Amino acid sequence: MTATNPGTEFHTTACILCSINCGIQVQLDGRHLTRIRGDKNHPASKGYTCEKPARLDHYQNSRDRLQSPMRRRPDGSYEEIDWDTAIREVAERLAEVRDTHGGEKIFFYGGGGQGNHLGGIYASATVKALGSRYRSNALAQEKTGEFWVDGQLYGNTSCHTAPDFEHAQVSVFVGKNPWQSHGFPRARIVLKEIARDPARKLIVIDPRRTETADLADIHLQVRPGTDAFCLSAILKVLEEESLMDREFMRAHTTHTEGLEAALALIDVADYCARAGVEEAKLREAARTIGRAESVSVLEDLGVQQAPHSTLNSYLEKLIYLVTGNFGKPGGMNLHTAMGKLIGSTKEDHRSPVKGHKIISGLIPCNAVPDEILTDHADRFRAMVVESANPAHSIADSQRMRQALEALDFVVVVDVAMTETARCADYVLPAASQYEKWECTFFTLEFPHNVFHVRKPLLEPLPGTLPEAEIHSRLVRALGALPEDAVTQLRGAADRGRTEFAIAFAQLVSNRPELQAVLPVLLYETLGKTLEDGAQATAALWGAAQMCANAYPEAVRRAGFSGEGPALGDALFDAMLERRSGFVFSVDDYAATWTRLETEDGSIRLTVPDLMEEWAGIADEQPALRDDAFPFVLAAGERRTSSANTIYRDPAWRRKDALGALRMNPEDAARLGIASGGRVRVTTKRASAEAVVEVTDTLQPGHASLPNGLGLDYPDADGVRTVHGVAPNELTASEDCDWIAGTPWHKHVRARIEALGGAS
Ligand SMILES: Nc1nc2c(c(=O)[nH]1)N[C@H]1C(S)=C(S)[C@@H](COP(=O)(O)OP(=O)(O)OC[C@H]3O[C@@H](n4cnc5c(=O)[nH]c(N)nc54)[C@H](O)[C@@H]3O)O[C@H]1N2
Ligand SMILES: Nc1nc2c(c(=O)[nH]1)N[C@H]1C(S)=C(S)[C@@H](COP(=O)(O)OP(=O)(O)OC[C@H]3O[C@@H](n4cnc5c(=O)[nH]c(N)nc54)[C@H](O)[C@@H]3O)O[C@H]1N2
Ligand code: SF4
Ligand SMILES: [Mo]
Repeated sequence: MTATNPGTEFHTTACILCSINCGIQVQLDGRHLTRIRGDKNHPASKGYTCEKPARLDHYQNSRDRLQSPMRRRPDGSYEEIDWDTAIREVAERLAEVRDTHGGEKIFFYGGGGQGNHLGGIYASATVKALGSRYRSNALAQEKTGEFWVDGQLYGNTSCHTAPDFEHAQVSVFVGKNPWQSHGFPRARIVLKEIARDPARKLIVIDPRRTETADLADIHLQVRPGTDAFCLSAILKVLEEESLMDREFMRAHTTHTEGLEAALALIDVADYCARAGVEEAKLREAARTIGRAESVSVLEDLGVQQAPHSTLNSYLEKLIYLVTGNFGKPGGMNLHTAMGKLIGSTKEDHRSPVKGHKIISGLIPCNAVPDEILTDHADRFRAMVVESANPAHSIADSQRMRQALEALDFVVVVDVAMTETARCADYVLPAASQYEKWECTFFTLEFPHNVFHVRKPLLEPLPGTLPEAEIHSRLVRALGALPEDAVTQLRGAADRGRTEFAIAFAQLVSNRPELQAVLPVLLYETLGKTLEDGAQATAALWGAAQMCANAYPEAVRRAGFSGEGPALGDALFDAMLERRSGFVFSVDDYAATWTRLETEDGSIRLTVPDLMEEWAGIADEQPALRDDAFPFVLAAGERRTSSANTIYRDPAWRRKDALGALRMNPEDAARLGIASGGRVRVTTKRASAEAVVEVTDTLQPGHASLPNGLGLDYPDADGVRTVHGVAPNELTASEDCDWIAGTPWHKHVRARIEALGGAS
């Protein structure tokens, strides 16, 4: 598997730094990723990349890479142990928690990052075999509010909409800076095309004059945290100026009375003033939306991690719904999916201790410490963390570390010795994403949806294992894999895929208890028959079957044929063969209407639980200045120099090495500070020191720190230094949305004091 012609041959894989997973081609020199270019054959990215993947060798060959399972000693230091010991002891410790307190006290966090979701399928076998019921991941600190609103409007939290910026006449970004953060394929090319075309319009709602805002026709530069006023005012203008699509509303929506009542309370001039936007400009934005042939809208962290976040998601969706931009070209559509990234919920589920709402199967990230740091009998007792760094990424790092320390048992599966790993009893080293078969389930596109299974470029680093193997061993050590079932299915797999499908279906229906460990069962049976060492892709056979079963027409339109399991097999074959990824479903726009899950197939425009909050903003005066904490700090901005915590080595950053605190020139002048100077940032939770970058892209009173900084990393002599500010040292668990529990990371009250050193 190692390069045969070091330096010349290009190997096909994908970038793992954001959800777009652009196809890339990589040259190797030994175990180094030396040259990286976009893969023109990738059906979504088509050769596009941004600047970040050029440095992927910093991920692959980081000094923090783990090379052996680690066990914590009583004094807090770690010792290397062999895999057999690690698997045996981790299984024993987890079984002990299950036997003493019940399997549901074992909490699972993570299961995949920006580039790797295959391991998470296998992890679910381990935790389900233990009887674990609760889980979470980063989606529960960004997207769950939006999912919940989707559930209210469309009937299921898994009814997820895709924007269609390639065809939209008007593109709207709310709290989203796609120039830096992407969020849809070939973002910069698409943005530039829109900006160049006089017939198409770009509207940005963002307190900062972002790179995307610079390209916009209309930039509504709201005050931080005032989107609810801005979005409400847009809706009111649409109503006042008869720009709503009443015909669409009559044909496709119900429950409009609550909406009409809420709109009656809105005074456009007043709400514009509170949001800090010019009324004329906002009216122009509303008219541009209302008169357009088609409108696509994308909201992201600027509203999802700010006050009124769930309400904002609702208002954002109302804007495209009342203008009829749903289920049509250039509008918003319900897409297909490979795998189950977004869990479906129709009922009200609650967390065991504090009763926080569980949305799409996920406990709010901000609630995780609450569910541990208590005497409550139902508290979590153990945690399995995989491919996530919650001690760094969840609000209130101090409390999150305390919570990890309070647990009876923590095991972390990661490629690196992370902040979270350093709170664990055992750390299991995973092979990197270029050392194993991988894929993601970020299949969020419409009308063409793409899936990409990546083949490893390198053998696993000695001492590491792919997650599939780790979980197969754990499930076996837990005694949860019946060997008779393995023998029976392996025999069927040897006789061919059709025989396997029949035997598998029979076995699972006869023995429902096998449901928990299906991925590992596939890995140990079908997986053994796959060529090229593709054993870990076995679980994807299940995903392929489910996808073919759920969307047979869309899959056929993508060029696949066969009936029943044969259609799924055709998809699975494509996964194994199409090195650059492939289109697995093609929709026509009308398909959206067949995917609504409300009882009557129409959209419910009133969300009862949000109407009081919406009406209540009329009495809210957004106060920008607070004497003790006069700044609003956006803690976690996406920049050219940020990539979550995937890159640990600070040397990957060409610019902005320390992740500067950005602030407006007026504020800087008042503090007597210039770019390069140092400041102390203080929130109600903690203080941190940062280097300043003075920029007029931020408005006075607004400051921002980048996402993913504040990691410590060893130098060549092994001395660890922290680079930049870890944003969640400054945030607090309680600052979150009342419905979804999503954090207000973009809206942290802060005080900033100069420490000198201005250059
Ligand atoms: N370069 C880079 N790209 C990434 C990532 C990365 O770490 N680095 N991470 C990936 C991940 S995990 C995600 S979730 C996405 C996130 O992608 P984005 O949501 O686009 O990222 P952010 O920069 O966090 O926030 C977006 C915008 O919100 C604005 N904002 C702040 N406060 C407010 C407010 O009150 N109202 C409004 N309307 N806007 C506000 C900020 O000015 C910022 O421009 O990015 C992905 N892409
Ligand atoms: N203050 C603040 N906090 C935030 C945000 C913010 O804007 N502000 N953004 C939030 C958002 S949107 C997100 S998505 C989260 C992201 O935070 P997390 O979900 O915690 O994920 P990442 O930082 O992406 O870290 C991924 C982890 O996976 C590990 N890893 C990489 N490859 C592999 C592999 O192949 N196998 C295994 N097992 N592990 C691997 C990496 O070493 C790393 O530890 O942060 C959230 N936290
Ligand atoms: S857009 Fe995302 S996936 Fe594509 S190259 Fe940039 S960071 Fe990687
Ligand atoms: Mo994210």
